[in-house]
Amino acid sequence: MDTGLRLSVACAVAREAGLFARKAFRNRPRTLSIDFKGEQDFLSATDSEVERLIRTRLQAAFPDDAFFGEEGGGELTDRVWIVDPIDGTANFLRGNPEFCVSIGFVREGRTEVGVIYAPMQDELYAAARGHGATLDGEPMRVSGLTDIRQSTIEAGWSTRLPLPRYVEMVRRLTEVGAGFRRGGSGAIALANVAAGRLDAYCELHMNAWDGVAGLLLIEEAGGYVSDFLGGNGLREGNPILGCTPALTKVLREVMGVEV
Ligand code: LIP
Repeated sequence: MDTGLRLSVACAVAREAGLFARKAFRNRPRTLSIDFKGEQDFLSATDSEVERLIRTRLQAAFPDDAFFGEEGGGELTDRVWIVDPIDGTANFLRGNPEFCVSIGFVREGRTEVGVIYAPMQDELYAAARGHGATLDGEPMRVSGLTDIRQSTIEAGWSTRLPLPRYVEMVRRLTEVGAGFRRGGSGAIALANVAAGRLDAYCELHMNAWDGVAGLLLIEEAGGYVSDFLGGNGLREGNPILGCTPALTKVLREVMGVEV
């Protein structure tokens, strides 16, 4: 299987793209405009340039694979690269260094390769199905925590769903004694679950480009992952849960949706 080649190319491309994004981040406009119009335009331009770099590199290496990016779209075939060039866009916009490049390869509805590179932290998370997950080349494992009252959980949110649904999920999390955070980059949070730095990531809706790489990291690090690509998940996204196994039952009840 050519998974090993895809993994090594994806790692190299993620790092190159991340360093490009880091350079842009360090040279971003510092206008304190109230509406962040200037920063938003700069972010959009950077997002597109990073995605173009990734698309060019992957299509040169694997011309028979399809490519689908958050910015430019693409085609969703049974062998496709799913890419978020900059996850954590709100952070990037405000000068918060918590953002990353997320690259996944999905074959016949299953993620086979997942790579996330956080350039400001210079951390490369990588996994190939059946071959484990690594952080900068060292094996990763989920936390193994068993008591929800000692947990730290990232509850992702975006304006794709009504705010009250998010508030209710957070209320339920606090009701069972969990600590929660929202860092603004779902992909980095998923990677941190795989690294054992967080105990779970949950969100009522996430897009495929944000989640496929990070979920494979968690699965290969021994965690529970929801059937994120079930139904029409690749095209429409889905609710998402990735966690250390002992917290699965309570978190599925907290989320109140099929995960
Ligand atoms: C991010 C997603 C996630 C959400 C984050 C953020 P983006 O996407 O990874 O679904 O919880 O707040 O929206 O827009 O930064 O690439």
